[in-house]
Amino acid sequence: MQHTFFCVDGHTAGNPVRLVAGGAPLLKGKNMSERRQDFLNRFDWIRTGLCFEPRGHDMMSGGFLYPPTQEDTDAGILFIETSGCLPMCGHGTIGLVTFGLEHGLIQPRTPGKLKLEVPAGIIEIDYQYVGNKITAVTIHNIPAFVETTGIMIDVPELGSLQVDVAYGGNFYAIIEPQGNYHSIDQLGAAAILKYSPIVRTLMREAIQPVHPLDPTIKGVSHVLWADPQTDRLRGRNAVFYGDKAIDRSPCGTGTSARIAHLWHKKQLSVGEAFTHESYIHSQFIATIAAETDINGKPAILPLIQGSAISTGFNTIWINQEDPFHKGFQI
Ligand code: PYC
Repeated sequence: MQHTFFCVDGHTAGNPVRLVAGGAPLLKGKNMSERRQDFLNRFDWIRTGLCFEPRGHDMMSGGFLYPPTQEDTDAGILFIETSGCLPMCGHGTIGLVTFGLEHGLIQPRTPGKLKLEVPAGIIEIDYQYVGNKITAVTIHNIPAFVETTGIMIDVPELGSLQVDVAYGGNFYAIIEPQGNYHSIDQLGAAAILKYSPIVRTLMREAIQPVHPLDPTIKGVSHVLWADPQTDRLRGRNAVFYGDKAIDRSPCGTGTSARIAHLWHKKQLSVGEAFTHESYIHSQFIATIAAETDINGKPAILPLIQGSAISTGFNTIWINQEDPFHKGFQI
């Protein structure tokens, strides 16, 4: 049995985005969170087949567009990635929206604006365009908040680290410069890939955060290493996800978590634009639109702006007779 997936491939600030425009399975559920669970239960082979080798690679991510479940929204998004189906993905949203609009797969009710359903909630989008080219996408992200601060872990070889946890669509372990960690470049990519899974395991032993509005969103999934800041309104991060990936983009949900973290520490205020750089120095601009709360927990509403570029169409077959139809990771 062979399944065919029509994809638009591209990248947001260097990180891959695969918009699966044809071949999406029909999902059950009254919102994208329930559809996400249905996909994970019944169709996860599609994610692994499209994201893992030999059709993908360690950083591969993307998603499907679905009809909305609410009357006042334009579309639903299901994210796929090497680590699973994320509740929210910022670089993914920027890419999926760009490619979806450029190829007529999303029909906005109001030009320049979209309201989208993602598993983590409802997001709004402003986009700029010249002709049918999308030049910039701004995400009005779901509320971001600090979960906890000052967790001490002991990482073999590296030593003790103080770690904070913040949510921006996924739960992030945030490591700022300190005694045993000085900067992204001093640690280097190989050490980030070596230590991040250990940090994540130790953090999962220390804390099990659960989203106050959706219990299916839980657990520290990503690790954000922050560089020393020479300017209060600029920062650089290396975000680790999956088993072997450093985000090539500044990471939309990581940036949301980071600005909530800086706001919590009174280092960033409402309305200030924060330039966030990735490992490869690509950029998003992040702004705190407003302060809010979730069930009494202080939170912010992040705006994340970036852009994406498509690199081509990709028709991918997954044939169940292929011994690697579900993909593999080494
Ligand atoms: O941009 O939110 C993001 C993201 C999550 C994982 C990789 N990128």
